[in-house]
Amino acid sequence: MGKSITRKIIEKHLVSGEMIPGREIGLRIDQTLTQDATGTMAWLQFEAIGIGKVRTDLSVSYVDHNTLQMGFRNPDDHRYLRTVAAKSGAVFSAPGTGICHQLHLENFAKPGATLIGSDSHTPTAGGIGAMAMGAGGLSVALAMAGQPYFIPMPKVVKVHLTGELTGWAQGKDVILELLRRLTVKGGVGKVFEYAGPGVATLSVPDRATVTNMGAELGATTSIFPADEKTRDFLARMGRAADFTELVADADAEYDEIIEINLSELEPLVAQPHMPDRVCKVKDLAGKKIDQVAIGSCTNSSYSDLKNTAQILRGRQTPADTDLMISPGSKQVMKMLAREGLIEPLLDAGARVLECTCGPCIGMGGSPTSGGVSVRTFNRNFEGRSGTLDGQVYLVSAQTAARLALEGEFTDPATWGPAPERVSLPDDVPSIRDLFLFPPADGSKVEIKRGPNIVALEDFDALPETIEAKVLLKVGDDITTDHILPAGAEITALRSNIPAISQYIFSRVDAGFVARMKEHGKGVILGGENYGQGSSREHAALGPRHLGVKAVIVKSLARIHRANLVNFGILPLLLADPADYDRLAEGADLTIPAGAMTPGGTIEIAVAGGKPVAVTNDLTKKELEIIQAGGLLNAVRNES
Ligand code: MIC
Ligand code: SF4
Repeated sequence: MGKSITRKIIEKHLVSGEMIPGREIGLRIDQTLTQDATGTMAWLQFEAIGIGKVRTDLSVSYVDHNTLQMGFRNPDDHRYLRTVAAKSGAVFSAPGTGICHQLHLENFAKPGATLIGSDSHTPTAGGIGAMAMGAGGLSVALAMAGQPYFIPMPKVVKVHLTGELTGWAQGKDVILELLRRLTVKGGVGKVFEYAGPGVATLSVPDRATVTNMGAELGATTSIFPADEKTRDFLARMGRAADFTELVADADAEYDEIIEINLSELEPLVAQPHMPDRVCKVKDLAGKKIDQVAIGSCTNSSYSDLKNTAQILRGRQTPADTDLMISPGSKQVMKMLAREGLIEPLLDAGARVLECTCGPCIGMGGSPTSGGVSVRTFNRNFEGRSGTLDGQVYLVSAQTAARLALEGEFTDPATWGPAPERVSLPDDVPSIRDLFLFPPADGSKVEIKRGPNIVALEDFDALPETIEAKVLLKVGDDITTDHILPAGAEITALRSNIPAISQYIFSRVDAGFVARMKEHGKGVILGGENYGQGSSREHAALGPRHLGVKAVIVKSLARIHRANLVNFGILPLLLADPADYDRLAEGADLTIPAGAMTPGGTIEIAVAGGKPVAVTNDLTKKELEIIQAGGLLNAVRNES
């Protein structure tokens, strides 16, 4: 039987395990990326491992999430990242150069290479055939130290594309359609591999939009073949030498097949507050729009913004509809400027923002109270925009630009002809000189730390028995934005776990931190897909700092599950999901942690009630990590 692209790449990078879905495999990692919000922790952890220089082919440290530099904390963090990169042999991308995923796609990602990043949208690089995965900062730190990355062998889903996008439909509508069909839990444990005659009709930016937002399916990653379109893209980026053809064998075997006819797609929109609440744009006709934001790692490419400029040219947005545009990189910005495409944006009334994540992570640009905000981003979780009752809708850049002019949702059938599909110019301007490449000898570089950078604390080993109360009960699809909110104020504390811990679950239950302090330890009870969304390990580190010993849930999202293991919090699965209803906040539990075995079941005693059976899907190694009190302890114990 022939092989899928995914299996080909995994086979080449396999250092341990068998390629049987669900079994743990260890992968050699060629490249890593970090960004500032998760990167300070990742780099502190890399320093704690103590090997000096990165051992990957390439590691890049980007600063793109929080570039506001309000007060000393944030600029101090940036300086730390710049100096630690120079000392450790990593490339540094300064604030404002661009969004990590857009920059990595344009400048560094390679077909066939493995990449892990401390950001859940790292799969963007799958648009050119890289096997790129989001991971917790500690996993990235270990990969930088030359250690393998361990994941359960994913199932491979073939997304068979036929037909061709027409009219206003875009790459974004392909992934919105998949989210509509499969939901935010539909991709857990799977790689989505795109194939079929429709692939050749999609541009690299469209492909990257699809793989980027595959993260919202909960997928391990998503990947496109590296074909003629990829060759052309890399050549225009001045990277012809980085191209290798990568296609699945004609008789490749897949675990599942999904069919999408691109010709049938029309503009879609994800409604508040989940990326899978997808309907047709026309179904919302008549709804007033207060704000439109175009950008983020999903839709900030040259083609997205050139189309935006073409749509806006010679027209203005209504006075009560604000428009913000954040280009994905300085390269995109330079191309727009050179072709006179900034002027139509400005004349239309748009605010052109810095080349960063910006409003996507709540760094300004929050909607008005209850305001309707149409965004080209990938996540519309409640409160993520910075306005708790903001109503965020997710669409393609072309749909967003058109709706910005309308000031309300309208039927795309009334929009007239769609702008032409854009290809990159022949002479794409390089921004390579803007990256800081490390000196050959970093030994003289002094690492500069500000007072906001607090050293990592030591965690105790897992006790034999845990006696603790359920101090919070939450429902299904809890995101890491619920656990640890984003936004300027809180993100500035990413290097300071004691300080940031004070915000754990603050938007869900303002009394949670006080209860944790009162009891000193506790357990969280959750539903399905607990911890979906971002890779921020602070959503595990913060609870661990406060004394959370275990989470008991119906099911877990992949990256958060790994972060819980990395920081020694027990991820327990209810053997009978119906027990969720029987357990209440405040219940007194006795967990016989010492009796746990990989995949085994234990009984938790509940004071005054019937015991509850919990199981786990931990490997032997993962259980040992938790028993050691986390991965750093486990690594130290080994050496
Ligand atoms: C996000 O989109 O939620 C983020 C902010 O990029 C996160 C990383 C973080 O929290 O720093 C992600 O996607 O992993
Ligand atoms: Fe940045 Fe938003 Fe992309 Fe996360 S999803 S990397 S915050 S642009």
